[in-house]
Amino acid sequence: MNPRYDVVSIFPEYLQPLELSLIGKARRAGLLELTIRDLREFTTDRHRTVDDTPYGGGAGMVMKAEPWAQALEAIQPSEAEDPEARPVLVVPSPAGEVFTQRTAEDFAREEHIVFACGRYEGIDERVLEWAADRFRVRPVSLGDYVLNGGEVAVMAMVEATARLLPGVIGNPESLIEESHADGLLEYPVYTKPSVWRDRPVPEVLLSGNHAAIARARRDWQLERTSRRRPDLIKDLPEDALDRRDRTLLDEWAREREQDDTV
Ligand code: JF5
Repeated sequence: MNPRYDVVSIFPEYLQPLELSLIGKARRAGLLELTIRDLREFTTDRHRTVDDTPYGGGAGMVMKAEPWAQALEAIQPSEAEDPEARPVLVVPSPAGEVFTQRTAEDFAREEHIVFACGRYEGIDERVLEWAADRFRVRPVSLGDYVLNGGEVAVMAMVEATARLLPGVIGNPESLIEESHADGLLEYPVYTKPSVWRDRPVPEVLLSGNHAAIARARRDWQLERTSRRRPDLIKDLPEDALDRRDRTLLDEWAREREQDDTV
């Protein structure tokens, strides 16, 4: 069955970009269902109040529990005995587990995901506790920085997830190439003209020597990763690096040590 994604926000218009381009096209093709809901529709007071002051004091406002419970009950009326039968409730938060390609791959296997966009200082914590009988609750962070609300994080997570669904990407070759998840950053890419503003494309790419091209690209991946993301090199499994990989990394490490020694 095609997956369902529900997004709840007090700014449903912020989510409109999801209707465009790739995701919108996938939606129109019936590859996924996406429903964007306004949290204020689940309020019952005249002012459609969604926030209140924090117990214990402190800056800012907190999202009230009851509108969230009403919205989540409308989306998922029943509790489920089997936790695996429960939909996922994703709550974007700087205090969540970090979203990675692995998370996107996990999400792409889910039948139903509900995204709860918080604003202000966040949602009353009791909502997440209460929701655990209906949902597999996952506070998720895009990274170590603060946004004004969960909407932008949800757009990133829905796009990263939906593009992995069968039929969404026109050329699935590109997905296979990416999923060659060797744990390294991608190599740099070039297209015509072969010389642009006095800058030639690396010669090896014009050689037609496929083995040499593959090795050069591997070297560039390693160089880029060791400079920009040394944390990824540390996390590589023992067998991820061949002899030449190790030699290159040692060489660059020595060169950089030299540069640091004034
Ligand atoms: C948010 C309270 C949610 O700021 C974020 C975020 C940062 N990384 N990933 C998500 O979410 C919005 C802000 C404050 C709850």
